[in-house]
Parts: sequence; structure tokens; C-alpha cells
Amino acid sequence: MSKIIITCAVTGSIHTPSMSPYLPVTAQQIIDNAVGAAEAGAAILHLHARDPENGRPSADPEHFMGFLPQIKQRCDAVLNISTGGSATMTLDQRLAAPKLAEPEMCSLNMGTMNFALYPAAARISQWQHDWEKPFLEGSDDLVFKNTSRDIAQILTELGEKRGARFEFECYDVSHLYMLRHFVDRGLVHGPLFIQFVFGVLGGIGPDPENLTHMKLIADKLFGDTYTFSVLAAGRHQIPLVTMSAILGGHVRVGLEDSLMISRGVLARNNAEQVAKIRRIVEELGRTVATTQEARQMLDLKGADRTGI
Ligand code: KMH
Ligand code: ZN
Repeated sequence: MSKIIITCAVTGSIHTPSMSPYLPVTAQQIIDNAVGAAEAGAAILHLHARDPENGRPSADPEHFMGFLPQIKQRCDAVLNISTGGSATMTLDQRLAAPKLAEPEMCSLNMGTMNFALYPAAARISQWQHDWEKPFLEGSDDLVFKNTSRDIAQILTELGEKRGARFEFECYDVSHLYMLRHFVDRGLVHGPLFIQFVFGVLGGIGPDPENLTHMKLIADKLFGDTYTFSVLAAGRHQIPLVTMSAILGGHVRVGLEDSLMISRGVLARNNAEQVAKIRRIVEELGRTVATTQEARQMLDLKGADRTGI
């Protein structure tokens, strides 16, 4: 089996500060968490930004540049900037920072969907910031927009023009066919790095049968031109990424996807989750890929060719 790439998604735009005191919000918290995750074995760092004043998801390039250079100085991990941002942002807002930073890697969400966060609101009694409750509760009428035109624009602006390669976020089987469509249009070229996303309310459920089915269809559509990784939300994170490691896939952890380190116990930082999945995959006999091995496997342009 190939070496296994560990991705760490440091803060994201799903969880809010009232859910965990350990959610990285300020530039320094994001830097320390990212570097700690890299030191624990993460070869790729998947990065969103937040307003340091209140922890709200931010698309502001200033917020991204408040941590990207320092992370780059302190570790050699691949910097992967989200083009998903938050479902509340316009596409232009979501692309502002990655167009400026010209990273080696960006996420690319392969379909429009519901992105229902509101069930989490019911579990919070003490709100730290006034934006949190309406942000979560308003997601019952929120569309995470990723039309074919949006996808083509991201591929052109960040891939063709700026040399980024992609973490293709596939939340359902249909997204695999959309990715195949862009391969057929000549806008996407291998090696493909496909992130199977499980457990987002609006995407495919976190059932093991869905992982084997997504892999079956991806094998059929992409053959040996792809490798897959798995992320799963909340309590499903470790079981499903472990299953991915068993099936020869890569893994993604991080506080973007789950705030927990074990049942009922909050993770104090991202490195704890990276260390946990590293222990598991090494016990399974997998060898963790270095940052350079990840770059070679995914045909990335190199850290010296970014705008960071
Ligand atoms: N938040 C994850 C479920 C992105 O940033 O582009 C998927 C994700 C999307 O990370
Ligand atoms: Zn993300």
C-alpha cells in the first residue's frame, strides 16, 4: 500500500467558539495548531480563516496572511487553502485569499448542496458571540453553492492560472460523476486527490457501506488516476478515517471536522487528533508520508512557487 497522507483541517467554518474553547480563532492559535499538527505528522494543512475579534468565519485575505507566512516559515507542510470558505460567502469572497496566496493546493467542492448546521445550535446553552446562534440556525435555509460554472471558474483561476492542485471534496456519489465530467472536459488532470466527505447533513451519511460504495464508483470512474482520502464529521471521524486507512486510502482529521479526541472529551488541539490517527494507522502497518512524499504523490508545484 502507498504511504498514507495525513491532512489536518485546523479550524474550518462549521464549528463556533461556544462549542469548544480549543477551536483556533486568532492568527497565533491557528499558527500554533497548524505547526503542532505538522510536527505530529500532518503532511497537508487545510486552512480557513476567522475574524480574531469574534471567531466568525472570514474570507478576508488579511486574516489569511496573518498566519500563512508564519506557518510556512515554521514547517514544511503543504498549505491547502479552502475555496469553500463558508456557505454564507459569495464565490468571489471565497476566492479572494487563495488567488492572492497562490497555494500549492486548494479545496474544491464538487456540488451544490444543503449544509445544515442548525442541529448543533440546540446543544449550546451559553453563547459567547451574538453571531453564532443566527449563523447556525440560519443554515436551515442555506445553499452551499458550487455550480458547474463555479467549479470551472475555480479550476481556471486557481488551477490553470496559478498552478494549484485540488483536494476534491465529494460529499456524495453524484459529486464523483461531476468530477468525471470535468476530467472529460479536459479541465482536470490526474493524479486526482479525492476527499470522500461523510456525515455532513446535506451530504452522504457516515455509514461504512457508503465508503465502500464511494470507493467502488471512484475506482470505476478514475481507475489508477486517483487516490482517495476520507474525512467524517464529529463522532464518525476516527472510525471512518480508520476504515480508509484499512482500505488503502489517506486520512483527514482536525478540529474543522470534529472537536473531540474521544467520546465526550474535547480535543485540546489539532496535534492530539493527528497523533491519535498516526498511532492507529501505524499499528495497521501503514507508513505516514512525509511532506515531500505527499508533494511527489500529488504532483504539487512546491512551496517555493506560492505567493505566501
Ligand atoms: N468542511 C468540510 C466538511 C472546504 O473547506 O472547501 C469540507 C471542507 C470544504 O473542508
Ligand atoms: Zn474546509
